[in-house]
Amino acid sequence: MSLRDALAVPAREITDEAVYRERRRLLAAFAALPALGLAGCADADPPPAPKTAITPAQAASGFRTSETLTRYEDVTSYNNYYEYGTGKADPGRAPKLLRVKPWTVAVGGACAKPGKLALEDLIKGLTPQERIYRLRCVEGWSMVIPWLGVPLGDVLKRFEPTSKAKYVAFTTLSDPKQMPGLAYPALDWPYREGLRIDEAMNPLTLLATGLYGKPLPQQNGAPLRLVVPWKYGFKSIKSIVAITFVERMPFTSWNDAQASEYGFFSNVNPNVDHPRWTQKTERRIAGTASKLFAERIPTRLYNGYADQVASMYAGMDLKRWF
Ligand SMILES: Nc1nc2c(c(=O)[nH]1)N[C@H]1C(S)=C(S)[C@@H](COP(=O)(O)O)O[C@H]1N2
Ligand SMILES: [Mo]
Repeated sequence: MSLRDALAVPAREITDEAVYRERRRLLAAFAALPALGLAGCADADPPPAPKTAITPAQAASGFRTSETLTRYEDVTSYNNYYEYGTGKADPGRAPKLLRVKPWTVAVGGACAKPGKLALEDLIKGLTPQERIYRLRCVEGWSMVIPWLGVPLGDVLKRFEPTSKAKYVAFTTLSDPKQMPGLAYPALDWPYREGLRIDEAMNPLTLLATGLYGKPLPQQNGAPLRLVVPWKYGFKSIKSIVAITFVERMPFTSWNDAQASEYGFFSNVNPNVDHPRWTQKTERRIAGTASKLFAERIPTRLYNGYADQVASMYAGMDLKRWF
């Protein structure tokens, strides 16, 4: 039995997913119609792989890409979530182990209005937006994922950060009863990450609550995870229970584990190799049922989001501050 069979999603989900893709395909087809004109319809090729239609404004914002989406079953079965083990299939155990309701997030530190809030209250009044982002793991693979979420900045503003809030620190739940991987010292638990305040406030930075139009699965960091699309995937911390405004660059688990390999910034950069492998190319997980990885493609500076984020690093030596 293949790994994917072993982790097979219920038939109901596959149907949802098929419907979602078909809707996407139709939208893309409709969007393409005017361009076909009178000479259209000469093409006898089979329908193209589902792609998302995007407007020029959406493309300029970076909020969406028209690249082929990674399949739902791959997004939810090829994961990194070391609290469940270091294997890609290990996080598949999370749905049975991680209770995501009720969920509380403590927001504090350098802000005028700290508080401990139920997740529903944390994001109250903010409408989840769909963001289709590339996700580039430091290991050299990538996906294209349709997230649902709210801009992190919209949430942070509510707590009125003070002028001392130069960075934002994030903490994942650490409950050995729900997370068997915590028994092993793979990282210094709880998993922690951080952003500079301007990075946290950038419109691209998302607090995700779902993907593919559905609630976030546990293996992807339910019920609340960060998505920072221009940084290596490990910055996108899962299952967040605490957000803290701090004055100094915070402790982060991967930087602590190996500072020479995982910098605090970890902006995707094909010109700065990982000490043990190249970062010039990546394998896109855009595969079919028989082939998980597509061919290698070039990795882009800031994961292709330079227009939206490069100004934050103007004048910074990206080799030193990797
Ligand atoms: N708490 C926590 N967050 C985490 C990780 C983890 O092990 N624990 N892995 C990171 C890594 S290395 C990547 S590539 C992404 C993977 O997200 P995905 O499984 O939803 O694709 O989650 C990141 N967030
Ligand atoms: Mo990663």
